[in-house]
Amino acid sequence: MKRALITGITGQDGSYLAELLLSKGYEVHGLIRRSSTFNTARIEHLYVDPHEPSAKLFLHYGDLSDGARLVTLLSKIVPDEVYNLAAQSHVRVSFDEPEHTGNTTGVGAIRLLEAVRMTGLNCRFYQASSSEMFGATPPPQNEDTPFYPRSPYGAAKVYAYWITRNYREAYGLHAVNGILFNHESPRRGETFVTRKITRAVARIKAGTQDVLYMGNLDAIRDWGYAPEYVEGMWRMLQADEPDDFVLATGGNYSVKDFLQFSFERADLEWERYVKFDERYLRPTEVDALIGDASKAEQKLGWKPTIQTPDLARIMVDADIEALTHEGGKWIDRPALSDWA
Ligand code: NDP
Ligand code: GDR
Repeated sequence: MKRALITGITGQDGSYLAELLLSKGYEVHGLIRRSSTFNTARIEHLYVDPHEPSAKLFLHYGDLSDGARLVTLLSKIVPDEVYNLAAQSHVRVSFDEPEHTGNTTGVGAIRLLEAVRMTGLNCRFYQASSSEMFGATPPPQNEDTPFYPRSPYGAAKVYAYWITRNYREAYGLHAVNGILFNHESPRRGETFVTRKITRAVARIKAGTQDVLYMGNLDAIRDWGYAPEYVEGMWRMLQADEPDDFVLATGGNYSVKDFLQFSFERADLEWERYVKFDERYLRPTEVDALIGDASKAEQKLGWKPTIQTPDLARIMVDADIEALTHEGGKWIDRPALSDWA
């Protein structure tokens, strides 16, 4: 039985990856942060009491800012595969918290790599790199495109990318970078633009929200479906040779297009509800990200099937369903998506 450690297991991708690895018979270990409230909503359906013999998912408290803890955990777990998905992952928030973002999203990667090296583990390592590293370099972007990050988040990811390559070259570690373009799902954090939109559609349809405040509607993104992307992560670590891969759909849609697809699904006109608020602008914006994932298709046989218009429909349906089922409790929650 293979054993994997996932940092960021409580996040969108971590939850889908844990699901995938459990379905493949892995024993899965996840790093979780201690918090005064539970932060495990996305993985609760996978949890089995660890006293049960059937338990295959184990959670451990830890933080990417605590290198000693990472060493202790790795020597205890002895994983075959390590997936580093943990990060302060919000681009606009990284302008508010640049030092924290650098510490977690950038230096966090070297803490984990160094913990792997110090413990002498013979494991494979996946680094969650990002299309944000391309930043201002025009599309289409692939593995050979120069980086030009436009945020503290993008710059931190560039550092993590190069340090992952360095550990591969310097120490022969089987370490890979997955350069993933935006991928979304009903489990997407509520302050990212797609989920902010689909959640607002559900609330507007239910009559509990009148206005959706947004920033730059002209940004172009290549939005795919998260469950398909975690399959790509796993495939990268199964390849014989460590290498870096772009995962993307190649789609070319603006935020306005996403608004259109989402509101249309609920028979609403987005122009009637969306208002501009400059607080959602970034000091430096990434205008257009459109990925070319032909290397992943050729070498890993990875090809996404869900394009952005279908993705918007999946997310709107899920948010309407959640609103219907969770009823008053959900409606009464403050619109936390207003924060970013
Ligand atoms: P999320 O924001 O949903 O999840 C981030 C995870 O990291 C959460 O589990 C969070 O824990 C954890 N985390 C944050 N800070 C720390 C820390 N200091 N120590 C330990 N854990 C921490 O991100 P996604 O699932 O969307 O993305 C996964 C990874 O992929 C991230 O690194 C992201 O930057 C990267 N990425 C994402 C893309 C996307 O489109 N989704 C595209 C390209 C890259 P908690 O739940 O406690 O907050
Ligand atoms: P991004 O995702 O910055 O691409 O990073 P986000 O959904 O936050 O923004 C996408 C685009 O939408 C514009 N936008 C808004 N964004 C937010 N969040 N809120 C708004 O109100 C709003 N209005 C317009 C943004 O300006 C931007 O152009 C995501 C994250 O998951 C990163 O971790 C990951 O690395 C990259 O995708 C690839």
